[in-house]
Amino acid sequence: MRLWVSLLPALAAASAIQQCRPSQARVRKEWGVLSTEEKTEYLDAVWCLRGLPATLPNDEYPGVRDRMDDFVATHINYTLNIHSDGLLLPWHRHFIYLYEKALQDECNYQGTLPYWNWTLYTTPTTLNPVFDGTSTSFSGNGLPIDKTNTTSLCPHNIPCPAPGTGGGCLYNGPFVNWTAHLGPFSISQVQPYGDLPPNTYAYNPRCLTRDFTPDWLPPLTSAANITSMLTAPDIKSFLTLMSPSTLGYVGAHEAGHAAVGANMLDTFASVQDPVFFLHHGMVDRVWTLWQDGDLKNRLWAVNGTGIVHDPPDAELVTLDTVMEFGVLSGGKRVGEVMSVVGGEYCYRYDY
Ligand SMILES: [Cu+2]
Repeated sequence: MRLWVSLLPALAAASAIQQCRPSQARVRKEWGVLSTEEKTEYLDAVWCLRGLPATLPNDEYPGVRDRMDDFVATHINYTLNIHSDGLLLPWHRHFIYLYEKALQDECNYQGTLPYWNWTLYTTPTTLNPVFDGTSTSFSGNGLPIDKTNTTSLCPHNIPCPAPGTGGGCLYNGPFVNWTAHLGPFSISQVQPYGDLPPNTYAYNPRCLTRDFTPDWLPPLTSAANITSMLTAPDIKSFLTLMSPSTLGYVGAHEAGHAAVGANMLDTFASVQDPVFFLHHGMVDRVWTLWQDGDLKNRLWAVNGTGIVHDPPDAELVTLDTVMEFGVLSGGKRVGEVMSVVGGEYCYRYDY
């Protein structure tokens, strides 16, 4: 009798900590390996989310028109805390999980969140099933526009990429009629301790744009660079390759955004391009693989602050730092999102 009394709380505590057995973990797969049916189910679910009413009130958020926009506005709201700093990885892990859950719970999607493996196709061209413009892709490039008066973004750590080959509205595939409702915002509005831009939540309906600039990918997202990331000795070195906090420097995360270009380059409102979630699936996958490489030393590793570009006087992120998700979910401690097979999560990547 005594034994049971002392064992029960211990058992209960153990099951609360480890509710996810490896065999139960749901598998997130690369877009290209999904069957036509699986791809269609995912794309239908994305359109379903677009058709559901928003949770955020329209009088305060005029540009928020549907459930998809709840995600866009929430990301805009926290943009200056969750990029090029110590919250990039943990915040976006939970954010894409919430999106996956919304597709499943609100749109009856049976699958998991797919990801875009940057290394399989170094250019987002017609070769890549994510961007091939067919009915089972995320649409292709934007229409070419005149670029004579635009300047390229030239990072300090890679050669200046040539201008993109698109820039205009999507013209093929499932997202031709997709609309962006919020933004656009400029990169100059991404400032430590900056305020959110004026008219942050204004309604500005327009087509979705892309500007494929494949030059971004090879120097930052190649298989060799992923290997360097996976062998990074600590989280600081890992982040230097994935998303350095130093202004003017870029990593694999930025390269993916820039390679798709246009709306995906809008730090605040890039969520409006549905491929955002496949890109961040890959960011999360590489982080997960890095953690798995040495769980003892890497699972709980954090570095950086909760202010964009890690200004020297900003407070450091710890496992007790609470991240906010607005109407999407309650706050989450960083420590609650570090394991993909603990707490609320029970998923893994296919390889
Ligand atoms: Cu983001």
